[in-house]
Amino acid sequence: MRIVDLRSDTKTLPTEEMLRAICTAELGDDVDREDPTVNRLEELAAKKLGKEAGLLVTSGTQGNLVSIMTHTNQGDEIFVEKYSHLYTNDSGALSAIVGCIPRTLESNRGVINPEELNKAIRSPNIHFAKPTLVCIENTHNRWGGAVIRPEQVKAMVEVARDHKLAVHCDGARIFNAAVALKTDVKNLVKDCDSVMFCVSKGLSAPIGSLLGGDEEFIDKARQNRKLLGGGMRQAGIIAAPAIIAIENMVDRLREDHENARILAEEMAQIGVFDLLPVETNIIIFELNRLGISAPEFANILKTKGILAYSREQIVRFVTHRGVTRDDVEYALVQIEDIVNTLVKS
Ligand code: TLP
Repeated sequence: MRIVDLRSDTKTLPTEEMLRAICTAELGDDVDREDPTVNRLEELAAKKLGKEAGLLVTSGTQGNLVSIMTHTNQGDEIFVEKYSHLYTNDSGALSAIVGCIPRTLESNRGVINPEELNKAIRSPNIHFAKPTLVCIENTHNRWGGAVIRPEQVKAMVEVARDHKLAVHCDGARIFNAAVALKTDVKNLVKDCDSVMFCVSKGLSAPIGSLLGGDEEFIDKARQNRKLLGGGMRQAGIIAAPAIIAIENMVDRLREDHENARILAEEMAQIGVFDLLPVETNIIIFELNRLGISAPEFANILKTKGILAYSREQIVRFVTHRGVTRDDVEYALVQIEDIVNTLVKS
């Protein structure tokens, strides 16, 4: 059966060039900073982000955790958007490992209203947890790959600064945001103290995420990474494909966005899906008019070879390098077929 895997851009497989780079990477012990390929990757990541230094971490989850640990002390209060991945999908690590109290805030597609943020941050008081950090997510996964524009980032950061709070950006898909806005990624993160991005998603590397920040932040983060068991030895085998991901795979994200736009526009024509706006490579929809649950719909899709993630009321499609325009057309035919059958029955 033909399979179109729309579950996640994490499903992308490494390119031939990446596999060759893994075999020929120059290696050393990265815990002692002796892996030249990791050093090269960290310098490259810092340069792309416009930050002083970079750090390779095992995953996006670890990258966010290390960053939050580095900015905070146990018992601190941090401000997160209510659907943010690091709050809803980190297996409880914010509380289990970092020991912070997350305060969730409403948003408009990931953008927290600066006035609301200002109201939420309380002045220091012996009775309160100490507020230390604001986290933003760009693109915002649960809001359907929503893009946060530089001026919107700046407005949130200004409020944080007024209260002397740091700002961390979960930029797992920050390059998708940069491509969608046709801007340099630096413009999206220049106001943030730290940023995490993943090479293991649309950029197609098999493993890894990068942190960017100032020297002091990265030094401390390096120690926290070690504390979490993330000190890797000959990690050049991870860094080599990551370098290719950053250097060669960013521009093609445009294709993923175009495929997502076509898929969403055609789905809208079918007339039964409640779709969130599509700005990058993520399509999220509800099925209120179809009378079946999201997991039931995903199960029917699977019988036709179309793979999707479903949670509660929503189904999610993600386009990526493993999904061609032809795959999108094929998926649309299957979706239309399923809807026709459901509507008739
Ligand atoms: N997102 C994954 C998983 O939730 C399954 C996905 O398929 O979207 N921040 C954001 C915004 C993310 O979307 C993810 C992963 C992470 C952090 C965590 O990254 P990893 O999976 O590398 O730990």
